Amino acid sequence: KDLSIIGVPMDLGQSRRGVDMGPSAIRYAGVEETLEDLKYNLRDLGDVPISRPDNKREIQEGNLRNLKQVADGNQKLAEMVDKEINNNRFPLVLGGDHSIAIGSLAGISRHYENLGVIWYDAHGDLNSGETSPSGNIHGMPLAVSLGIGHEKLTNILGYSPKIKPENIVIVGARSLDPGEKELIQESGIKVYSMHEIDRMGMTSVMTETIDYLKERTDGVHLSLDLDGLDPEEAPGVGTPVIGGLSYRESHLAMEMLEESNLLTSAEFVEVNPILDDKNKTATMAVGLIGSLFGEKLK
Ligand code: DIR
Ligand code: MN
Ligand code: MN
Ligand code: MN
Repeated sequence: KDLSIIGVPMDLGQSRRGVDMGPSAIRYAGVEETLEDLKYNLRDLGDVPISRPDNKREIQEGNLRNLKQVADGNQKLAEMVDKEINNNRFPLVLGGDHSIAIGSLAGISRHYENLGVIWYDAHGDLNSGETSPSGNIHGMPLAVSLGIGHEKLTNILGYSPKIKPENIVIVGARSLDPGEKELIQESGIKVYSMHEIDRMGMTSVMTETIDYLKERTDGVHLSLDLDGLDPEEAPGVGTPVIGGLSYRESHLAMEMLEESNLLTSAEFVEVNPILDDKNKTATMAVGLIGSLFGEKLK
């Protein structure tokens, strides 16, 4: 398979500095070596240029912090992702905060009638300016992709919505805002919260997820927020939530996804090396990427 790495040094979608260094931290942890050992034809396209904020503290129009810069960065990312898919290359996007899923999904979904999404995250990222408690756009990308939110974000590449609610599966949720819970209920998004994962086990959760998406979608994008994992295992994230997914559960999930052969694209986001413990979280990301691409015996 032909693979393209795209770094997105975006930290304007949330309030803690440092996540812009995520792509470097993941590269430093050996992502290229890991994938080359697995015999992929790899190209690292470098980083999408991200502009600096005018005033970091200021919440801009409609409770959307750094709206313009986040929209511009995602526009560029969307164009790059689109181009890689046109060239039959699998885009592997490295964040950066989770707002970059807006651009990834914009670039991918125009190539699929029914793109599926697995949202591996402690959070739902289903807020809009109206429901967000923080004004941080990294808490909004899934809603934006459903067509909910500011037009500068929803209309990237000139179409909206990018995905349908019934094609989304959230895995690992344990911190949802009231507006997000409402949206989940009314839209029919499938959610495996920590409760279901504890009760059913990850094997059943992923078997159901894969069967469900295989039936109704023509491809699946994995959007993995490292805060989906437990903060003990992945401390280098801006919004840690206790009680998360383990190392073993996460590797199992990646291996089952690899076996399913459904994936069209993937992104690994929210690695913040400033908050990390000796690059542990980036190393975790590289390990998971290895499993996602078939590194079973290592
Ligand atoms: C919260 C936190 N729901 C918000 N979201 C995070 O600000 O909208 N998403 N951390 O990853
Ligand atoms: Mn997230
Ligand atoms: Mn589509
Ligand atoms: Mn999260």
